[in-house]
Amino acid sequence: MSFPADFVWGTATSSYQVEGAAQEDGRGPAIWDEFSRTPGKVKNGDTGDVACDHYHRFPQDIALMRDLGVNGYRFSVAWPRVLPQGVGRINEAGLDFYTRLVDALREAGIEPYLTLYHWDLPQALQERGGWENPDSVAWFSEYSHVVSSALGADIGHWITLNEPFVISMVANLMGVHAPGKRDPVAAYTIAHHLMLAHGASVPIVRANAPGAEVGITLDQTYSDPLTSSDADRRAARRFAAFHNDWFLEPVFRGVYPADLLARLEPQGVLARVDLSQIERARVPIDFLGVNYYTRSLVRDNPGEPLLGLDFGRNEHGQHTALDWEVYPDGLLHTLLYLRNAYYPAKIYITENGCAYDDPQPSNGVVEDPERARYYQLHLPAAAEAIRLGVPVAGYFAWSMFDNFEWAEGYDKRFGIYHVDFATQQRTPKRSALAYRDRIAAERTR
Ligand code: IFM
Repeated sequence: MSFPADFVWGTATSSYQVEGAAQEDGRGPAIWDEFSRTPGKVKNGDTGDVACDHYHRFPQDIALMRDLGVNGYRFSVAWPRVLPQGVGRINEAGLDFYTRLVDALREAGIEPYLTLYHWDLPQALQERGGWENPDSVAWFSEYSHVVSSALGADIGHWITLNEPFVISMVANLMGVHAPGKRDPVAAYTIAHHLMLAHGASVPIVRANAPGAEVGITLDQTYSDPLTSSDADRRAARRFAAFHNDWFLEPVFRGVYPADLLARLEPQGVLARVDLSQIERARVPIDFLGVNYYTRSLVRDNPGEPLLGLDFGRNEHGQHTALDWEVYPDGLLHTLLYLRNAYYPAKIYITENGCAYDDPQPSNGVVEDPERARYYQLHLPAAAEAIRLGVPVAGYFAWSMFDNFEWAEGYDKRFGIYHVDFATQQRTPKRSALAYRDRIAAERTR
């Protein structure tokens, strides 16, 4: 396994999942504050009120990153910390937090990778229809301008949106994330507005952060048919189009994937989508961020109305605590597909990782052999993609810390650092130590 000398080795988090300080220094409410307080929506009634208290502990947290030897940290800005009402009045204290965070990263020799939107929409905007409202494109543009004009000089890497698939479909079609809708028309409308918002935001960031790289992060699943039947193969293709290409095609080609479009249009779910606008999503980007976790095993099911499919499980495979199959080849296939189909100038693997039910810390370490193995299997897949010519420029382990795993609350732990949520004590897991050693070994090659 070998990586280019200038490869970026990083870890990632997001604002709502780690910051806490939900009511501090003028932060406005986010949709996740509301959702997590709605009974039955988040496991154990957990909220992000305190999370990892990263808002107060970031200097110590950055020291831990420096010990790991990472040279990149991907974090997100909380929109309601900066614009408590979503638009209009700027909360300078919110901006100041990110300035201090970025200064501390720079001092530690760690390059900041800033995501503008990782799911904590201001509740005030949700009350005006959220991403369903066509005005959301202008709201996001205003927010992009505020953040990039304040931090543009200090940040060399910008990500507009994290996982528009999850923002639209998981939150508004499946109802699992805030705001918890189950409405296909809303979900596809939101997906459309997100793509337009991305297209509008990139030139704004570029104008305010000259010379910076700007991109978007799309979560990719690798889809295999459950059996070798033609029907299952076609179903796997439909799922890939739904999950991946519905967002990739707008970003790289300014269109929606024709095969899925032809299936969805007659069903009326695109009733509020002006298809002629989608070309606005295609603006030059400097990199694609890829989040990869697992593969999907897809089978044809004509009884399921929208896509005509459902899922199987590889009973011989290994699975994480979320029952996600450990499938490193899917990362390689995904990267090759992206290179062959879309030719991104550069790819950062902006998330890759796994949840396991770890034991308690003992003698200053948490033994997490499955997670260490997960990384041990996925890093070679990335290296192999590079060897085959895919321009992968960096890798960010998800996540630096155990944190608020959305609807799973604090129950599912993705960190390479264990967090004791009662004391906020951080303890390295064996996977963190292995990651540190891997980074050091790659640097001395
Ligand atoms: O925790 C999330 C993250 O916020 C987005 N990508 C997937 C991770 C694991 O579910």
